Amino acid sequence: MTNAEIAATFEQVADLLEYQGGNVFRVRAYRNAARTIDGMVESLAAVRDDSGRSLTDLEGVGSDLAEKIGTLLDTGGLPLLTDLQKAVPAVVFQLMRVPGLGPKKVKLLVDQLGIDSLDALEKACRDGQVAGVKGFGAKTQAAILGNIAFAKDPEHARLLWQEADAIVQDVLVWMRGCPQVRRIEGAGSWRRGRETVGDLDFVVDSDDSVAVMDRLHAWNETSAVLLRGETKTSVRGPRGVQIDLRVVEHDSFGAALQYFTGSKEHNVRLRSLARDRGLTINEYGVFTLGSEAEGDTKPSKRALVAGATEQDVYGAVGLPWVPPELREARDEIKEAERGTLPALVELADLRGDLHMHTTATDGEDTLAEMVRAAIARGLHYIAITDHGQRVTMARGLDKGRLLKQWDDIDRLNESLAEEGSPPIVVLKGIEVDMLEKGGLDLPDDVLGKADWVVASLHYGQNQPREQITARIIEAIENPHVSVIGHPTGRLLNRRPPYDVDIEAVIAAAARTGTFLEINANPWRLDLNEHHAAAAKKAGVKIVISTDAHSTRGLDMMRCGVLQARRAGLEASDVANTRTLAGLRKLMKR
Ligand code: DGT
Ligand code: CA
Ligand code: CA
Ligand code: ZN
Repeated sequence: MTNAEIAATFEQVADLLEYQGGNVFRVRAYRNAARTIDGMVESLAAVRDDSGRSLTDLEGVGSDLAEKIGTLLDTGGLPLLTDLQKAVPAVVFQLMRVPGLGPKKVKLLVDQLGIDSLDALEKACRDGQVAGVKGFGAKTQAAILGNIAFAKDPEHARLLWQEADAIVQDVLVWMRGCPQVRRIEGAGSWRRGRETVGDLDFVVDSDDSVAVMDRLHAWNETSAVLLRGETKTSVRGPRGVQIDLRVVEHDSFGAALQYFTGSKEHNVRLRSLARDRGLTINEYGVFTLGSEAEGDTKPSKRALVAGATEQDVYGAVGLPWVPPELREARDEIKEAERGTLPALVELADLRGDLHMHTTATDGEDTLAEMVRAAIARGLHYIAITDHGQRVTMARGLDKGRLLKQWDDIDRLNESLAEEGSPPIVVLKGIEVDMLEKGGLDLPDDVLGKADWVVASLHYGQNQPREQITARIIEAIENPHVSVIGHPTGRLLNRRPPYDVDIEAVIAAAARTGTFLEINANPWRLDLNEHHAAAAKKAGVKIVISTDAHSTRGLDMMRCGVLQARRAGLEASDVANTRTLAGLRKLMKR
């Protein structure tokens, strides 16, 4: 079991204990351990197997939890969790997927109203019964009703791209160890860099499909074979994800990769373009129409025009190769025809990271550790942006503590510059909070001394559209605010965006020269691709930042870059591809 799986198991145990009204300290112990494990770089198995160390050295892990970790590592399961799952009605799991419904609230609903399904909960909200339960009220009832629709949507059970990517990389490594695999690539929504991924698709170039499929079935993460045909198979992989694998001949590899990368809608358009040229495209290649290819699933190679590479396939219909991130049937075919496809921004273009936290607030690593990690990643500048004082949960900085941190940063920059050209410049930043009643949580005279100000909205997320929008626009109009952080507040699969007039926000950003963020955190990816594309169109510059809460968090930049690519952004659209001098020129002050 991976660290993430063990952490998730402990979270589940905590939820179920809490549901049962279990001891609060016991519940907290599981949550703390989950947090520690989630934040670890090395695997729990490595720690356990190191004779010089013990699992109980980990923060929040005592002998009891160490033993449970051992059981999970050895058996992949935990009897305690199985028992809890048996003791708790199935509906509880369903209800806890509704944003805002934790174990305690779910228990009240089940015990007092006898709720036994999402539909029953929906009906109870409509009938006004939920508002009558102690601690709920009309507002909560309305919020639950809205969130039920969110929880019911099957889209919200999909893996985050980052989670899918971890599995894809494991599959690739395992399959590349098979001598009969000439080439294997991931396809589908993973390759297109979608925010979330439903199932995983792979295309293999091989003459021996039996050996290739056997190899996937022999993977120790494969828990079930769902389908086995002559050249295709589907299995159940880690985290219950379905893995679809196709084996094709060498001359068809490009066509198959193109076909199974999709999107389906993109492929439909490509096929219609082909038809206009007297061609037909399928997963085996591009063929001349009227040949035996038509209506035949596996036509003879005589009519084959292209198929070995994706470039050949697109070339056969007169198009340049289209980056997978753009294959969503928007404008990409038209742009490809005109030769105006954007030169998409790449990870290597990013020179700075302008949103991150340290141990001064809710980060896990110190200022010095974050700076060292940023240097190691080749960044030229970063901004340290801990929370302002409103975020009491994270020990947000008041004026005094902030000025002290900025002194530290001044000294750090000096010592970095001592040996000549400094490897990195650290900007004195802050993530200010937009207050519920308007205004920011630190005064302008303080913000005036900052190099970089991120303004974010964390509180009062359920306010009506006009109020939320006004708060954000007020922040945009503040001359000290450089960028709006995670502008819509959504968390994938967890929490819908707040109700904000994003067009008005983009217009205000364009008017004032304020940047808008693509937050690269895989849960956030906020702005989304549509909003980011709209911002670009309005002339707003985007900043891609990690919002890292640890040194590892800095690695999430690639998720933000994928999001930007899907929005069609080029390096010039992204402010932090500039040199620091260039960035400063773009800033509104
Ligand atoms: P997902 O898995 O829901 O995140 O999204 P995709 O795009 O990976 O969709 P998936 O796995 O159903 O199919 C992979 C690709 O196969 C899809 O993007 C396009 C291609 N494809 C082409 N024609 C068809 C078709 O008729 N049915 C399906 N299911 N896929 C097709
Ligand atoms: Ca898929
Ligand atoms: Ca699939
Ligand atoms: Zn932040």
